[in-house]
Amino acid sequence: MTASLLYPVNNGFRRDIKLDGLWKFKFDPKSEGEEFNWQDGLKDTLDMPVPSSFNDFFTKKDEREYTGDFWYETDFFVPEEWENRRVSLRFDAATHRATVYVNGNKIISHEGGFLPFNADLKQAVSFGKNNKVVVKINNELSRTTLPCGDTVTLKNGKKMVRPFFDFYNYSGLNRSVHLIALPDESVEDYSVAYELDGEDAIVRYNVMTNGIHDVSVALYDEDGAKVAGATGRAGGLRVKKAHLWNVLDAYLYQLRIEIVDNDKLLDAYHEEIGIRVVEIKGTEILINQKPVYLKGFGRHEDSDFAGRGFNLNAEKRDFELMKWIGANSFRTSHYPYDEAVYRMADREGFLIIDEVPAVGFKMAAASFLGGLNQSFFDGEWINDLQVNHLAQIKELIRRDKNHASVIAWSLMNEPDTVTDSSVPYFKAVFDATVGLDPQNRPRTFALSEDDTITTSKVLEFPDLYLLNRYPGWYHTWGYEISDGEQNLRDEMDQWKEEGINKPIVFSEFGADTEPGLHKLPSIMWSEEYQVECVQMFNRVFDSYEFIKGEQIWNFADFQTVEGNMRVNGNKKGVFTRQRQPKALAFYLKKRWSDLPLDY
Ligand code: GCB
Repeated sequence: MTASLLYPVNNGFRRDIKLDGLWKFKFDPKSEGEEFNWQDGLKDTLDMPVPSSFNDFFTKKDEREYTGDFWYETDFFVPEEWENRRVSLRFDAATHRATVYVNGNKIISHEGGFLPFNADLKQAVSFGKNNKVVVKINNELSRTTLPCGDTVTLKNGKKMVRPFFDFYNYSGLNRSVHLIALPDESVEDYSVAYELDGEDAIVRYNVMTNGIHDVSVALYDEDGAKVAGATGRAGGLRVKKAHLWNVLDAYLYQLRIEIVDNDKLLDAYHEEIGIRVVEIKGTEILINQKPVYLKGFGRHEDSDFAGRGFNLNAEKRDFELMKWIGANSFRTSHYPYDEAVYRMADREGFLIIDEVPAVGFKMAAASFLGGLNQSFFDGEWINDLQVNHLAQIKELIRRDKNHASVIAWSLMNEPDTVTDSSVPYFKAVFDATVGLDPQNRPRTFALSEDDTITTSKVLEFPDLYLLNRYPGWYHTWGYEISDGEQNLRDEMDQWKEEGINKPIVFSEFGADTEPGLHKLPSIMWSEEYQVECVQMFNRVFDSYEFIKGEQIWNFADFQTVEGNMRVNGNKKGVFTRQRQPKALAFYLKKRWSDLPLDY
């Protein structure tokens, strides 16, 4: 059974004990673990840090590239005084699918490597004793998984993934694991939505609990003063002269939710929320009714040693660099990030386009790594894929719906949109996700270069257009870049002539660049060429008023599968993988610091 997915906290009613540290680890290449009762305990193990991806620790290629089942184990103590509590284990992310055993009993399975799940432990644990958790994880890819790919078996019997995407298939317990204790009757979930009324704001709230007792809700300002309160599971809080959450100027109220039995408190959950409204009107993106121009990045969770293992230190550095360079936004390309990232963005006033791991929905994405040419949405895998896709959109919105920083949902990256069979798929996904978000944020997806105003069949669906474009790099490159600029202008002219009435944000553009490579005049891969390429895009952006944002690809260099298109990963970073600036960073800092918010 899935328990509450509220972000874990410690307070007078709730306990959150992180089980991070060294766990036991073992590969299971023959998938024989269950048969030999590995769920009861692992033998002949290695040590593995949690959270981390296992891949880059190893010195043997068979281990780094390992594809298949692998297992983790650790012990945890459950205090005796928790006997009447709701005890659960929360995995912030297990990439890509996991089955969890506690004291030998299977307690939960979960599909999807970037979203949390929480297993109720009540029946499975011994109180006042040590307990054992064993987790079987699998990192294979298929055409029904998010992200998509193939898993092949080499002639030597080893399995290998062929991702239909351009980031390394880092695997493992990539985020923290929590042992949680909640009161018997507790808050399960809540949502907030906002309306502005002159100088006031109304916070519409909804609280879900697992019991019958009354709920009370109150809002406190940053000085700790109570500004509004109400009782009942649903209602509205009027905040007089509301202090709004604004771009790079965050203001957070504290929402305090309590369950009360007459005078007795049964549970309390406090979280910071930012009051702001997001709208798309014509070609404008409005935050609190004011236009905003997005400046920022597509990013990855990717760093040395731990791969996609959440790294708070790298994240801190990334936020400092994003502030330094004058960015105000990013897309969580190409999967939901650790929840700590959204909390940091909430506090800093960054805007997030929140993406599900729906990447690789296109056979041409496979051709990037070796070539297939057919329509993706005709495949016999489509029904199963859609079930997984919708489940993950729901899980994402459930997890991130209350973050002020999240301003839009990206439901896919570069899917096939030019074939007739894409239309029913898009319709089904957009229909099934209407109203899931209490704040009704815009829904969108990133369009590849194949998808233009003349070729794409699904342009009615997104509320704003995200365009990924690579003139200057994947075509019309080098000395031909002037043709690239002209072609991009021709494309934008077409949108204009068709009377575009939604904003366009460039969600990807850029050039691979080897840090330290200089050449005058420029040559591709040099730091000079990266600057010239981005300057070319900027000239185009500055010529069309319906372009409402630029999120360059990528914030930092990142690891990909090896191949003849990549030199130790994707080098389109404005910063190196070690988060040091390339020449482009100084150019962008100047441009972005000079651009007004409502550019
Ligand atoms: C894209 C993809 C992104 C790649 C990028 C590139 O269109 O969305 O995942 O990394 O191009 O650099 O090729």
